[in-house]
Amino acid sequence: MRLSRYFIPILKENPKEAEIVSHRLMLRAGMIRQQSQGIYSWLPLGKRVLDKVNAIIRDEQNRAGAIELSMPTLQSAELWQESGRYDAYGKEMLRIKDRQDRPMLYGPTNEEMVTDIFRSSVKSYKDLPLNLYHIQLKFRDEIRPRFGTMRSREFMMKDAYSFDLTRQAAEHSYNKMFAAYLRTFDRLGLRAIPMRADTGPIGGKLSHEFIILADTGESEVFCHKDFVDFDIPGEHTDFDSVEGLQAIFDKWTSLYAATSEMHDEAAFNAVPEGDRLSARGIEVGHIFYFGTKYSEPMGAKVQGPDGKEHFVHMGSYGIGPTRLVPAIIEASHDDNGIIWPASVAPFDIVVINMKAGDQACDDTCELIYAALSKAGKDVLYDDTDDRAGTKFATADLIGVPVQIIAGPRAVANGEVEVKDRKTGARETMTIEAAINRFVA
Ligand code: 5CA
Repeated sequence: MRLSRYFIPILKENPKEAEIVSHRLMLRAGMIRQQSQGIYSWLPLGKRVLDKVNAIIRDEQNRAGAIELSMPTLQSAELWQESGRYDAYGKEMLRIKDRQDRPMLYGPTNEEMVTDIFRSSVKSYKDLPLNLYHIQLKFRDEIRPRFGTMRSREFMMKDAYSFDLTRQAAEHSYNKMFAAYLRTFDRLGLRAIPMRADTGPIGGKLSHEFIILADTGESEVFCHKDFVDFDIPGEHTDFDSVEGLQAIFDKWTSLYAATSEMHDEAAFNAVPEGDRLSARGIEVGHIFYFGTKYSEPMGAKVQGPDGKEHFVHMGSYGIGPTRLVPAIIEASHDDNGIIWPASVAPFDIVVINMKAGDQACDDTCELIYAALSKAGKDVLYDDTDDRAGTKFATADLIGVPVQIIAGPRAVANGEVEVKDRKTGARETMTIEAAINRFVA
């Protein structure tokens, strides 16, 4: 991508409305724009990051056996009347009428709709287990939308829903998502700790929030500090192994970890003082097992091996991609801007032409840009005629992990500089060596 033909509306000044660093940097780097309170456009740079986050989420959901579909944002009130949540959900739900005066709503979550899909076609235990997910916009009319897309009214959610014949089988489905979440957040460059959590309007008794420790987090959390160094389940984790996944769950719940709603002061005080971590955190995922809370009122049942009908046991599993992007920034930035983990960076490499219009610089940059693009890298080529200082500031601000800098003096020697955004380390090398480093 040539920067001269791209769209990154950088802000020079610090936006006043932004209270936390991620919001400030997302606005300054031209990633998002607020359209009305708590409702955002994702501009091209932001959209690239969001897409990469979603690709990782999707990959890990698929690995764990969940199946993607797409459900609409608008839902009929009738479905929610069946479950009893239409009245219970309160003012957070945006209620709309269509031209026939039929009550509709902008979905804040999809338990009812997915249960409806399930009951209309699944009749036998032989079709279980089943886990269906989508990545879709949601709307919750939050009292206090704030911190940009961290807590917005319209936001994206990956929501998965599992269906099983028995509680025991449902626990295995829960464990699959539990392990998938550990892997997902790790691939996003984050350390998320599962903590016992309140279930709120979703319901049920078994629930974990996945929390990233950050001073700007909205939740108050308490946990054993060893969680910070626990091993993440590997790529070859067998998601069909009941014992294997139970062992992962047991290990990751063996020490104290709870959100403030579930906090037990006495149990926390039993943790040796030096091991206690009392901190603030960002909830990036939340998983629930709620048994037959929706399947009973909505009549979602299957025939069991005993020939009888059974209400299915369900769970739901949410991740907030539009919250994850600022959460990643909270965890990874410096005074100059964002530092993207390679896995979600909007571009892999930025090529900075320090003197656009200079034949040798132009030729060198074109050569590098073509070679790296051909090798499948996402390359941003800063071919604008901005001052070198502006280009460096932009590259640092938008956080691309690697900068290849071509200035007239180095280029005259057949060389460029390669800068690591994270460490700031700079290396001078031949043009060929710079290309080979990223192509090999
Ligand atoms: N149906 C369940 C699980 S699929 C559910 O709705 N869970 S939730 O309410 O906990 O939301 C799931 C995830 O969505 C949260 O962990 C959070 O990452 C994200 N999320 C929730 N509300 C917001 C919001 N207002 N802004 C941004 N992200 C949000």
